[in-house]
Amino acid sequence: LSDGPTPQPLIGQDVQVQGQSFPRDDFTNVTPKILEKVGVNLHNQKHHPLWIIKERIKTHFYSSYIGRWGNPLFSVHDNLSPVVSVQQNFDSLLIPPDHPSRKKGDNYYINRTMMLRAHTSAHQRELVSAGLDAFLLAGDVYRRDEIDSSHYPVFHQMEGVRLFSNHELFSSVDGGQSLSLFESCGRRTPQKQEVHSLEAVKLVEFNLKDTLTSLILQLFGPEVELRWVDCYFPFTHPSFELEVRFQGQWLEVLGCGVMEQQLLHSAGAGHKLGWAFGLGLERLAMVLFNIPDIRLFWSRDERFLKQFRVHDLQQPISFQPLSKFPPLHNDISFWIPDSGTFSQNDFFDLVRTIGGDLVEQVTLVDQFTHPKTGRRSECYRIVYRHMERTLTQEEVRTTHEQIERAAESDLGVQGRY
Ligand code: FA5
Ligand code: MG
Repeated sequence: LSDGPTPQPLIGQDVQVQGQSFPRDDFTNVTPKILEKVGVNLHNQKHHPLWIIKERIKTHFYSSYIGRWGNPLFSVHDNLSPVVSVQQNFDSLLIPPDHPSRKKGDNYYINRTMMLRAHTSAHQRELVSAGLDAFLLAGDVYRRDEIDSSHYPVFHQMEGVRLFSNHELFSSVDGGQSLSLFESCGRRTPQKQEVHSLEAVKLVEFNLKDTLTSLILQLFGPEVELRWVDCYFPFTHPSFELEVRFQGQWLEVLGCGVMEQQLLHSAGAGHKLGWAFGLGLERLAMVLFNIPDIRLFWSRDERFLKQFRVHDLQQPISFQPLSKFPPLHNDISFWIPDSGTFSQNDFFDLVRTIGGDLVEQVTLVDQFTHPKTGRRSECYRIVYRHMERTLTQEEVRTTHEQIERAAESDLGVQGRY
């Protein structure tokens, strides 16, 4: 799983994250730029659009789901540290040791045992083990990903989990006393896990989809167009994604499913069934407030932030998009090293580190293999755009040249500049 050179070391031997010190090793690939984002917690900043979405979701769950004693059914957690163990982020979710989602190229590792969480699911098992039956969990997550207007290396997720005992699931069903959550000699099918009874799974799946559909309708109003898509996660089965129509395109906003029984079992809740979902707060906010670019969430521009300072949380916000300033683009071509160590995400990270939020998009525009030498060359187009002003050719050129130099020195490519 070692793919590609590690970005330049930070000063000193250890990685410092929020006052804690971690030894570096061959897995360390967090960059200073990324570490700057740890602790910012946009989702906890009052009136930030991500905070507004989070609060609206909380309010919806508090008022729609009431526990036996009139208490809110779901507890809400929004302060768990994004520094988690690899065990929490992957193993606790039954993600196999060789699963592609563990790649160094896709994650920010602090070292071989610790990382910045790649999803809020990293906390599912600990919270279920702590005895919680219904909870929401919001937090910042970190991924080395492609660069465009809906992807950013730090974004925010809200996780939801709800467990059901036999009584909770079947008590409202006629003749439910004779039904069971489990069956002993079952088979895994596209509909269900081997140990689950089909009737139990269907009720859990219905409750899950109903809960999420109600949430989305509450947030977006009855006009919103939705669709469910089957998908796969190692920690849920069956699994689904929900897509919302936005600016003429289907945008994936969440993943969810019926929790793997083995996960519940290892968390001490093997006698219950559960569902879980993980949704992207930025994606919802982009649709709801018509925010055209994911980088805007990090803007400190008053013209952006002041539009969200409303007194009443439920007050409709009509976001006036800041006028988009003109983009400039510049291509970069290089020969890929023969060593096989080059990875696209290393290049994207390098572009992020140097270009920061000036970079709107990076796309591979051309690939070429030399007929004689067999060497491979790639050409990427980098689109530069400032959210708050017009860029000059000169500043783009300076940044672009820095990227060219760093690509050669850090990634071992040979520039064709
Ligand atoms: C997950 O992260 C799963 N943990 C979700 C889950 C939870 C499944 C519980 C089952 C049970 P995924 O990688 O698809 O799945 O991300 C979930 C959501 O996060 C996406 O639907 C999207 O809304 C958002 N998202 C994913 N990548 C990005 C990104 N780079 N930038 C912004 N939002 C993103
Ligand atoms: Mg997905």
